[in-house]
Amino acid sequence: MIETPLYSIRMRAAQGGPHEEGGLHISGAERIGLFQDLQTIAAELLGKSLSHTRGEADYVQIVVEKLDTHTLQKVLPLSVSTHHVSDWQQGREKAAELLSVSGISRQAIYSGLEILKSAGNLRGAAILDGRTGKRLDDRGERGIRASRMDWDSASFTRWAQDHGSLGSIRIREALALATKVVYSPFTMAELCWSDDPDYVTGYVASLEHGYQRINHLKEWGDPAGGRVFFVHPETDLDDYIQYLEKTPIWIGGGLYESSR
Ligand code: WAQ
Ligand code: MG
Repeated sequence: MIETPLYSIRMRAAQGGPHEEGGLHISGAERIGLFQDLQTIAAELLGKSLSHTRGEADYVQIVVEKLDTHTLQKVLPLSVSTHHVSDWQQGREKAAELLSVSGISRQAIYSGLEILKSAGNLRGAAILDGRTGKRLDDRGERGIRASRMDWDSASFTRWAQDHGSLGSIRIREALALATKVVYSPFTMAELCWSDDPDYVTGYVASLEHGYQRINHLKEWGDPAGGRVFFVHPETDLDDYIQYLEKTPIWIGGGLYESSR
């Protein structure tokens, strides 16, 4: 158990007003930090929101909340592998293959790909039944935002030293998110590619096979992207959403250093 107070810091930014009033989603982020790091983290998130390739934000919200550290879970990051393909069509075939290895049905893979292809303004994830492909949440473009997960910074520094070119902020955030998502027993796998027009690498993640990057999952310049969480047919949706939004997950948390 951790006695030091920890805080969740979340940011969301939009253009043309807040998301709930029809604004275009520009960027979002979720972090966890110590009291003394809050100002630095808030400044980092503000910086991210104000210089973004999806456009200029005119609405930025930053929320800080003290966490109940009694429920904090420390976990190791997923292992990372990278698949190289020559274009986005091959990339999506690769993604379909990796998802089917995790037991996702053809129908559900098709539904997931269709959602991401046409997601121009999705700011969270769509939850899909991994067997039928039916969308289970009713959040529309808002989706479900996994929150309250982050690396402990010393663990990330070590991890980045061990993983060469993978030590970017983007990968830091994506790996923390995927690790939280696949640690739920309800998750079968996650599919993601960015909604940033200048970032075409995405991934398929699962507990068994880890964080499997695919270097080309969409066309350069395409602003469509998002996340799909494929779940077991018997998932308790309320429990699952509660875990994704509320349970604090501390990646590394001192475990990474000793596992090397
Ligand atoms: N919870 C649920 N969905 C989210 C969250 C979240 N916390 N954050 C982002 N999303 C969804 C939302 O629909 C975004 O529009 C979409 O994902 C893309 O977010 O090289 O940069 O932050 O290994 O643009 C993955 C590959 C990069 C990194 C993903 O996503 C690598 C990326 P972005
Ligand atoms: Mg984005």
